[in-house]
Amino acid sequence: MTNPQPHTELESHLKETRRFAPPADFAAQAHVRTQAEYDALHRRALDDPEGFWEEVAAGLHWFRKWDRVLEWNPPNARWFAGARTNLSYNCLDRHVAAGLGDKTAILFEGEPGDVRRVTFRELLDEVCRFANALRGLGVKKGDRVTIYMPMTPELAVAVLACARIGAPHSVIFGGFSVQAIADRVEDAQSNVVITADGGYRRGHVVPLKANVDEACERCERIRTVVVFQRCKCDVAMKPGRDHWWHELTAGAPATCEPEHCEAEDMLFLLYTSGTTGKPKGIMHTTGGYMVHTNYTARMIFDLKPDDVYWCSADVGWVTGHSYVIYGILSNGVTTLMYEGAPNHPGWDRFWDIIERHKVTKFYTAPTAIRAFMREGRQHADRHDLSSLKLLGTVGEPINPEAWLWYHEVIGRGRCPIVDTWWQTETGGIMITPIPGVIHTKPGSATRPFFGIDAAILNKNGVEQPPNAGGFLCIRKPWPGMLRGVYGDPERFRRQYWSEIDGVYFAGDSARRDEDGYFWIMGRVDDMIKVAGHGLGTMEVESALVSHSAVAEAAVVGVPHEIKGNAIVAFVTLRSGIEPTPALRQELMNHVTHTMGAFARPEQIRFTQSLPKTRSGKIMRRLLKEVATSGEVKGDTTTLEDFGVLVKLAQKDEE
Ligand code: 6R9
Repeated sequence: MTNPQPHTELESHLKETRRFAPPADFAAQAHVRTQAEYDALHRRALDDPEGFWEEVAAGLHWFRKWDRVLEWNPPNARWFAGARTNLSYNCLDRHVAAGLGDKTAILFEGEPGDVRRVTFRELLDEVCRFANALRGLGVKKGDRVTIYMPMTPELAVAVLACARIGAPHSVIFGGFSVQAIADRVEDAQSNVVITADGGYRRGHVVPLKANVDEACERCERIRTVVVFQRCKCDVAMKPGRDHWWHELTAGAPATCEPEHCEAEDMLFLLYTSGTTGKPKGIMHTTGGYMVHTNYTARMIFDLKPDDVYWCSADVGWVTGHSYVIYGILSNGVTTLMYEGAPNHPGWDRFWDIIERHKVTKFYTAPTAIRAFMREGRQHADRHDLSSLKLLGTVGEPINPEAWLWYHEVIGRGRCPIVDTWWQTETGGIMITPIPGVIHTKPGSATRPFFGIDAAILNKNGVEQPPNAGGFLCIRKPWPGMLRGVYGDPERFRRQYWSEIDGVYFAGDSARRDEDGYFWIMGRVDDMIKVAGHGLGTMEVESALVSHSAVAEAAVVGVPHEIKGNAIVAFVTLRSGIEPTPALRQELMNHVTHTMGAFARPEQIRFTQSLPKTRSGKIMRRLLKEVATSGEVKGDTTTLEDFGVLVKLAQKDEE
């Protein structure tokens, strides 16, 4: 991350005035039903955060109670120090003991259409078998295990088995290629990789095992590879190193004593590069992370025993860790896992899944919503989506237009939307509506979660007045916070705690409005300074997307002799709309009308797609290179589809 310019003042120019009250029938059944209940929880968490989190923690199983709720030596926090627990026990054994053994834990749909229901008891058995298999291979508490698998129940089994034996997992998204695997294995000093022969994506088989084979050539430390058979395709098995999952587990006992982990034992490493720079291994520990994800999932998705909850994120992303697996299963709720692409075989795949499995809560990314918008509402309109009760988004700022489309076309106007702001580093959700109480405004993640001290500060640590832009910071420690960058305590301190002394800052700019609602303006690194105005990328993009021809937009600043910077906008159009010079003019005028002449793009470039990370975030850093020099030299290992860049570099596609 390059540090933000110290003199930069951010300004906000977009005003969204639409408001949505929680639907009355939703509010009537919610965990938090009234403003008074909300205020009481909010006040309790503010006045006595440690007492508040301690009460929450009491709802989970601990083999030994903590000595202290929090030890805080900035930037190092220890939550529930002295306590012992196990995440897999809390996700599985606890529910089986409570009589939920026959309830579906994972509802799986493969891309080819195969469906499996795995009950809590079956999942527990599988996790125990696989945990025993791992121990049999010599994996011990503290050993980092790399997981590179398709979105199948076995991925959850692998994750939970690691948690069971106290071996931190490092999940690598199945879309990553060889070098990304090798780099992460090396950084984590991991000797064991769990993979599959392949996984299905857009009708093809992704050669996961072949990628791991190549990674093994580049990195000698891998001594064990476990291969789950998903596609029954041909793979090479190296004797002594490679083992079939089904052979290892066939004879393994279905019971396995869970490790009594220290609350501060490492639970997992997850590599993030966000949209900038070299990947770093974000470290999360056991007790605090469990409490944070369990409680946020329950309150924000308003989880109930009969829910069929679906988060479409890949487990290779933090959202998948916290809100496909841990936060959902620890609440004893059914979690749906879908293996494949959102548009395979057609653009209605998601809506078809929701209809057939009667999904009640659905959590996805703005980038997916904008893609669905671009293709048109007819794909959703032909499905019965009446099972849905709540919708959520995460990963990027959601433009008000996309929010309204989601609300209307998917939620049919009946479902509250929770726009949840958080990060790999925060472990769990930080800013979000509480769905039965908080009135939403399209494009705002609304208010900090109970016990989260979020604030907008300037570079001197001074809180900004309403609607003035600044750094989005967290002033007090929270249970799910990262405990460091693996192997690099100095980078941890420098990256997150040095901008403003003793305060957590991870790179987003935002403003808080007169009602105390937070509006994310973009990444500080992506900020554009035009003729003295500091602009977040979000607002100009939102202005563009509010035009009915536009599906998605990304803006970047390029050096300009007079203005300092000029805005270049990359725009994808809704399906069926032709890119013409007249439309380009119209869009420029549209931005001028919505925001003011200073925000008018100097250039608009039409494109079929934008370069994105695996989790759907637009990589503006690369667009900036394209716009400035016409080529890309920076790190592209986290890019989802390299073809997009090649096309962009060839100038306009019209
Ligand atoms: C969970 C996740 C974190 C960055 C974060 C911010 C952006 C996430 C958002 C959002 C606006 C939201 N972000 N949620 N921006 N509104 N609701 O996405 O983690 O992959 O680490 O990304 O994503 O910029 O700083 P991660």
